[in-house]
Amino acid sequence: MSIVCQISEAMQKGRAKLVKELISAALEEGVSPKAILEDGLLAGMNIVGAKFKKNEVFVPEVLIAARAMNAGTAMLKPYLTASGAEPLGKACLGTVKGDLHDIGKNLVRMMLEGKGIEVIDLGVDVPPDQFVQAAIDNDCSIIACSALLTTTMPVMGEVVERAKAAGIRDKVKIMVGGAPVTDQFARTIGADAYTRDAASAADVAAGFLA
Ligand code: B1M
Repeated sequence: MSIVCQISEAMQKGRAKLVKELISAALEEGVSPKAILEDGLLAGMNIVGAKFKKNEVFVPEVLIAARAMNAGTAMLKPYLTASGAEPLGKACLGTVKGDLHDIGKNLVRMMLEGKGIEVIDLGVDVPPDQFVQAAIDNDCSIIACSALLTTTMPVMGEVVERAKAAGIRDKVKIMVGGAPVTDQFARTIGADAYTRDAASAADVAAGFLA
């Protein structure tokens, strides 16, 4: 079995220490960090998601897989983010209220930072007012919201409305993303941009700040 498949399997089993050891070995072998992320970690998490949907695995197993995934992506951070980028501006980022999924958000953070964008990471379960207040307090030009649940997507619309009510809508770009989010949804709620993955989010954010 290839080392990338071994990483995927170890991640699915939630074996964080083994994931880190295998990633070190893969990097030493010259496997690209992008392949480790996409064909190892992300592919493995898709399998976990499919099994979760079919009730073949349950929340505790998914949680330990997610921990192993976050441990793996943290190891890849120095390789995936460009070094020495000039500071471009600030973004506040979070997973919206009611939603505890943070792996995609953490990837978005990594990619934004790689573009030289300072990220105020608000974490998970972030209420709309907190996004807006953080943007005001930190003079952010971008509010970036992640949602993984269809039930929490509407919170993104509330963020847009609160930004309008606080009088900052013309000063901040509001970006949305996450598996259930679509371009059409983003337009419906009046967000400035939807992107389907973390790398595209970073490209679009850098474009807004250029
Ligand atoms: Co959850 N979960 N989960 N879960 N979970 C999903 C999302 C689900 C699709 C699983 C399924 O049924 N197949 C389903 C949602 C169904 C729906 O609403 N449509 C689901 C459910 C139902 C639940 C619970 C309700 C389960 C329960 O308790 N009965 C519960 C909800 C808890 C809550 O949030 N309140 C729950 C809990 C959990 C865990 C805590 C166990 C764990 C999260 C741990 C963590 O994040 N630390 C978890 C996980 C891991 C998943 C799956 C398996 C994987 C999600 C993930 O991290 N993917 C997921 C199934 C799946 O997606 N296949 C599932 C990898 C990650 C890199 O992808 O976050 O999509 P993603 O990010 C992508 C893009 O979406 C994009 O960039 C990334 C790629 O580069 N992106 C952005 C993300 N944010 C962006 C923002 C941007 C731009 C792009 O701009 C700002």
